[in-house]
Amino acid sequence: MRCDRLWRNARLATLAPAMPGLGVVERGAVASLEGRIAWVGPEADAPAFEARQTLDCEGRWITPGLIDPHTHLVFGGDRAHEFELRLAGASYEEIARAGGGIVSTMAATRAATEDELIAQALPRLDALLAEGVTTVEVKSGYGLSLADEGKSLRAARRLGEVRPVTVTATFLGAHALPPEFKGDPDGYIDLVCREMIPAVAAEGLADAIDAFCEGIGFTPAQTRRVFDAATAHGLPVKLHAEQLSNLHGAALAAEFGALSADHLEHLDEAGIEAMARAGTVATLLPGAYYFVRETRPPPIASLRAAGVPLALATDCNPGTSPLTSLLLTMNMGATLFRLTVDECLAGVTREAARALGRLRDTGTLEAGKACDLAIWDIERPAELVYRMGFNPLHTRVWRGL
Ligand code: DI6
Ligand code: FE
Repeated sequence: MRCDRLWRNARLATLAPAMPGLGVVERGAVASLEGRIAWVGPEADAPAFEARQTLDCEGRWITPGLIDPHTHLVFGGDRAHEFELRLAGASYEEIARAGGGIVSTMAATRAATEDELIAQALPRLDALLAEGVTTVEVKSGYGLSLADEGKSLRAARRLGEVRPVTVTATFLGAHALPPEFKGDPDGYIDLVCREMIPAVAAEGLADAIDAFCEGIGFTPAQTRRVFDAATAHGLPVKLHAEQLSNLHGAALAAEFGALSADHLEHLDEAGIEAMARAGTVATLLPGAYYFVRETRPPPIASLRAAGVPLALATDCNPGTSPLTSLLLTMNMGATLFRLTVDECLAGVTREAARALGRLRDTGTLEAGKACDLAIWDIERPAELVYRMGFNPLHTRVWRGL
């Protein structure tokens, strides 16, 4: 049987849903052909391969390539000065209401060219790739005008052209109210729904539509309008929900069959049940929880009991989660939210793929999927969650290369 590359003498954490736990294969092999996984399983059961290249993994662990399902990687400037204000006692919400926060990043994003946005995002993206990330979701949401949201999404798409990584782009025009619409949020939502979403859909700039349903963001009624426009243009939805308060955004997202509802610190039982019924993934963002010094974690035990899929993401953004380490995100998921090691690893692979609607293509080591691998110098998978600030990646493989 012909294959391009054969990785042998490896321990596999396949994350295959049909297998228990991490789907471990102790002495396994993976074969690639034209960028896809052609075969995976116990080496003793492997067909007689004629591989163009055979690699002895010397007993190293192979996981699916990591997936970051929630980032705001494309933005101008930074908010280090606000960090100092917060250290002096100002709250995230106070800064936002005073015109700082997202709106201050909006000015820097509007001032930047598409090329400058790419140049500023690449170091953040490269930090993720260095830890074995092979798929990353990138949101807009700092342009807040038709031209600047389009510029941001084109920059996001181009990140996937200048680096060996799969990028999914999410339109987040309903992230904050731009100054020119001060006092007129419904007027801005008109612009989002009647001009931005049609233009984004027509140009194929986004794979999903997101919104910030929050007191300092948009109301459930405004969010519903965004979701109606997304649905009318055939785009799936996601939502920043229940981050600072309970506006029942998760239940609204579930009503639209959302791919995911994200943050969820203030999620209630009704929201959990709605997500479970809809199959909406709970994307947990412990970096933001940590950075804004939140004290109320998402209801993990209730989400787990209801069978809601759990994903993890960096939420890399300049205001609440300037984090570019998915490995540290896993440690935070375990340390702050009490997720298990298996839940953390599934949260940045299989469940992260599910949160992006891409489980058919990636997120597990199964034949037919993209050959996206991360090969690790570890003795046991728990090391990937346990350590803080240590990167044991040996090799990253994207589409078999
Ligand atoms: N919630 C968040 O934590 C980020 N966006 C959102 O909807 C914050 C984005 C920022 O402060 O720049
Ligand atoms: Fe976010």
